[in-house]
Amino acid sequence: MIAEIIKKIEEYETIIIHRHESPDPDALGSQGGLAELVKTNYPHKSVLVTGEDEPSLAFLGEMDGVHDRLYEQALVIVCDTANTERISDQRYTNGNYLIKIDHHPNEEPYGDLVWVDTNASSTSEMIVRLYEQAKEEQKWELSEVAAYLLYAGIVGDTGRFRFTNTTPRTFAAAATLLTKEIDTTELYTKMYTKPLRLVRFQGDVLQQFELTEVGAGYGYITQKQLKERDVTITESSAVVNAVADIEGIKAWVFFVENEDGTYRVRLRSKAPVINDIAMEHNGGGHALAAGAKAADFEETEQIIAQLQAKCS
Ligand SMILES: [Mn+2]
Repeated sequence: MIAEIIKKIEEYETIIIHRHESPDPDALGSQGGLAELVKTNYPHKSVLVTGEDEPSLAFLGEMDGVHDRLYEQALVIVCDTANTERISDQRYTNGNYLIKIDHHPNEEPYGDLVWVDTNASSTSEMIVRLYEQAKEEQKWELSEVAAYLLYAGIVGDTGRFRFTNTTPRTFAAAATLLTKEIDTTELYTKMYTKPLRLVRFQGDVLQQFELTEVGAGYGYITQKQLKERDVTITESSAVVNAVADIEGIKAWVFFVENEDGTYRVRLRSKAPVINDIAMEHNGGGHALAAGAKAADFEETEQIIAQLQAKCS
């Protein structure tokens, strides 16, 4: 499979690389990392990256403006994207040949060539594997920029090598990348930095967070708190994971107050299944991470009682 992909890369003079919408470090890292690899090893080829800009991750590279006519003779590669609907820049079908490279479940095997490995921590890890093979057979070289981007992708999808998707192959890939000079301190600062107003906001919310004796946690995020600290509802979601390491916590819920007095409900768990609670309250999701709605304060109290029962 990897050999086939390398062959296609060698065949085409124009290569356009896509990834998913609302990109994360793995989407941008695998996209940009692959682009840099091809540029380094085939300097005469025209290699372009496309998709919407993500200002908060601008340190992982800028997109190219790709003219429509460039697609006619192009090899198109889509990284880190399970479904065609989520591909950023829907012109991906306009190319001459299409390759999918991804580590999510292969729900939609689009493309002329599909390389999906759900055991890979990240698409960036897969690109490192592609590089390793091309290094053996085609004498590819790895630039510092490519190493930086791919490392960022692996770090992002493994939560700095903490998540269970981290395998010996992940560390082998990281080791390969670290043979290049990567300023990991600087990278982590850029990836995990947050504005002071958001930290203060988290402080406000955590002060009010409650944990019951059976390990059920609950907290409220009010409109007043959001406005006081100038925090958007999307930004506020970071606080939901901030309580995960509290000693004794089994499952928890945050209620985010909407302008109209209703609540968005965010449920998380370490073991008890909680998406059935979400389903009872106009929501759903995964067994250990779900979302719902509460019409008023009374309904939030019902949800806390249900969560309490789950943890008992
Ligand atoms: Mn990914």
